[in-house]
Amino acid sequence: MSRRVAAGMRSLGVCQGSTVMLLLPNSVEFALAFLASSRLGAVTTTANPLHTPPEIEKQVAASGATVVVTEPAFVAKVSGLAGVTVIATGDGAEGCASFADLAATDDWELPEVAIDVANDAVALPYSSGTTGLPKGVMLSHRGLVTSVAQLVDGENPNLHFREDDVVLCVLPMFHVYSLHSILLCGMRAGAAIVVMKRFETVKMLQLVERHGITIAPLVPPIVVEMAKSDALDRHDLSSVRMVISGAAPMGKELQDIIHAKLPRAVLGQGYGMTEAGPVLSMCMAFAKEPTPVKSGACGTVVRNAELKIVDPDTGMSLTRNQPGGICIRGRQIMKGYLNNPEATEKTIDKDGWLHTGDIGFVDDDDEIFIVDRLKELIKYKGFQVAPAELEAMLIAHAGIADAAVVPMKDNSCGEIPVAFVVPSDGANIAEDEIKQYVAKQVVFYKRLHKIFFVNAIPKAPSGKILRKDLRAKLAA
Ligand code: AYL
Repeated sequence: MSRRVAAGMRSLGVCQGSTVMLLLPNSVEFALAFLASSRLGAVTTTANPLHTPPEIEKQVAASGATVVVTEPAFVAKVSGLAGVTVIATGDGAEGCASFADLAATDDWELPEVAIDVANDAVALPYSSGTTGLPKGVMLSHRGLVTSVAQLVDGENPNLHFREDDVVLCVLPMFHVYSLHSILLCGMRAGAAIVVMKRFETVKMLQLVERHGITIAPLVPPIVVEMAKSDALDRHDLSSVRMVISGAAPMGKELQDIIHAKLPRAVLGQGYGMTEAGPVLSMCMAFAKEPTPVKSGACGTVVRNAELKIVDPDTGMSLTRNQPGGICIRGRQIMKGYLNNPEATEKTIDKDGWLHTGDIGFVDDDDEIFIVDRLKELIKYKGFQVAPAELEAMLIAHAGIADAAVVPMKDNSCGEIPVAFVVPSDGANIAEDEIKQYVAKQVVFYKRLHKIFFVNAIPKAPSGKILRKDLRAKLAA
């Protein structure tokens, strides 16, 4: 089917080097479109269909996408974009190419494309990395395939997916966690994948029961919802043998609660970062030949990769049990940021080490523990919020002279974005007005939850916002 979709896309002008945007909720079409454009040597950039039109337009322009695949409900968000062909799934989207027609195209003429696996990008997810605005992360064919192989291939795969497994796909495929660790790893292992469009606790539990789901890759906020839900006891979840959590920290207490509710399932974490290709480490209790792991650990470094912990000030390597900056090196890491060599150089050093901006340590059993985040990034339910994006928006408001956005701890979301704002001289601006002003421009998870009015934003002599001071203020 992906060959047919590829042939159809080709007839619409998609070719080697083209960029295709998938603006889709979880669906079979997402998987087919990704495989199809990869076959053609095109690059897939993914976006959340709930993004606002300006957010989508920015990514279309930055990525150079000429084709957008979406659902009828989201066509209006992209139909006005010049030079963009829109393909719609389902039926009845006027003025769009129909996905069903593409899937019915003859594939006999589909040419073999010569792909330079080490250099050609296959996926272009957006991430703000350690600083600044969201940037296109170039993952090459070799990089992404390497990362999948590091988890599910070999005699003793770290993430032992089997052909008879049924993998739950509730996490959004437009996020690299799901694209990589569910869709690609699941397909590589020949497992079945149950595609769920959006998360709802009871529906999810029903699906687990109905399809005998064996593997449940989740994020901590979903685990929190499960832990709170009394519906858990009303469903037979005994088929589940593996619960994977990733994309944000999961504390020991939460891990213990779920373990008590699903005693037959192995529970553990994966640690990833879009730029790292994406997986840095995976729980060894998920291996074919498992080893016991500690609660709160986020795995052991993936195979055929190097990981080190460095002193953030001196850059010197640290020994075990000493927290420092986590760095990773290997074929799986990104090639770099699209059209942004400066940001690439700041993230991957001349020796090939990718600096994650996470603070953690490796213990005596090779297990990795993340203890803090050095970078600006805010993680709301595992979704990225780039402070720089919101700060630019705030400063553009006439009533605001200066602003800084930082994470505030939150029990159900992990972190929520809040702002410190310096009103302009004489401006009389209210908290709600600022919240509304931002909410109108951004997807739900980037909304500001609280505004603190201050006289000045603390800054280093270089002009850099002293985010640590602001975070400390919140904690006090
Ligand atoms: P991005 N524990 C704590 N923090 C985490 C964890 C974890 N297990 N996983 C990710 N993070 C944070 O680019 C960390 O700060 O990728 C990291 O630098 O949206 C940042 O999130 C990266 O955010 C998997 C498992 C992919 C996880 C992923 C993560 C993708 C999130 C594949 O199998």
